[in-house]
Amino acid sequence: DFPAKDAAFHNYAEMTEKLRTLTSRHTDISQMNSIGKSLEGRDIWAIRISGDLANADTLPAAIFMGGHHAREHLSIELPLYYVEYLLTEYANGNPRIQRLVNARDLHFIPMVNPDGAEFDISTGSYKSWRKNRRQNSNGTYGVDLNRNYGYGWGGGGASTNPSSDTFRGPSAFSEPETQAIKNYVESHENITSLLSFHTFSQLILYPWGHQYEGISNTRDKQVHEVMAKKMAEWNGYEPKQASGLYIASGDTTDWAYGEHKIISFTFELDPANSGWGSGGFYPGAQIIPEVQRKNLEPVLYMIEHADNPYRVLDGNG
Ligand code: 0X9
Ligand code: ZN
Repeated sequence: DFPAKDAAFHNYAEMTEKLRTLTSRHTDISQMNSIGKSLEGRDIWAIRISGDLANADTLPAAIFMGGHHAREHLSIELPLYYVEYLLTEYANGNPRIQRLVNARDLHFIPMVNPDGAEFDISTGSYKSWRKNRRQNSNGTYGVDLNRNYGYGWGGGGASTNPSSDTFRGPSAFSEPETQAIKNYVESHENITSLLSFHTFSQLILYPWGHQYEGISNTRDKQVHEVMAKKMAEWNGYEPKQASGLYIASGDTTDWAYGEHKIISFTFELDPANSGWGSGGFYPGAQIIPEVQRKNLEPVLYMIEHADNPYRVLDGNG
């Protein structure tokens, strides 16, 4: 499990229990579904929230995910918190949240890589694990799930070496975890907006990641740029094209935008990638509340604009 000082982080069982409790208290506006099983057989949970679940397929949808990378435990705490926030604020009569939830179909997948996350904490001291727990052909373990998506798969910034921390896998969507995300996203054609939480470096990233060239469609490029800049005003992160960080092929957002024209962002959460002793992947549990708080407005902004993200280009979006 987590080291005692980090007990506030949720392991798989604790996350599952929390999602179960929350959704069972708010059955009128939420559902908990397994979107498939991880390699080791854990359910990958998705929470759906809408004020009109019966007709949710007809409402604009946004999807939020975390935990692609095992050691990025903070990235799980955000989608988990926003599920709790939306359900409790709705029930408490918060008018802004009621209006948003009534008009949207919202999807949260807090832990995409449960096997990796559990492995990382399995001895009680962190292992700095990143990938899933696939046993590879050469006896090593793990495929990098954020190199396994099927748009530009096989390009730069992803390794063909199974021992590498950025191993792309034997083929696009070779892993049950990315397959589950693919199937889920493709079965909800109303999804217009996607946010994948990672750690760390305090960045807001948008396509492309597999090439230095930007999105060629001017409006699509602008909508990502304008939204990233706006969200950066709230969380203080640096907005930039993903390949400006480094080239990487096969990530979630290149696929979601490239294949489905979903407006897509990766947030690299706190801490900053500077200075000593800020903790990197293991910043400590005390950081959780402030990171949840500073990213709340960006999440609500994405939800607000999911009906037509291009509204932000009107100037008063
Ligand atoms: O390398 C990744 O998958 C992400 N960074 S992390 O430290 N969380 O592993 C960044 C992905 C951004 N996408 C590209 N640069 N293509
Ligand atoms: Zn990551």
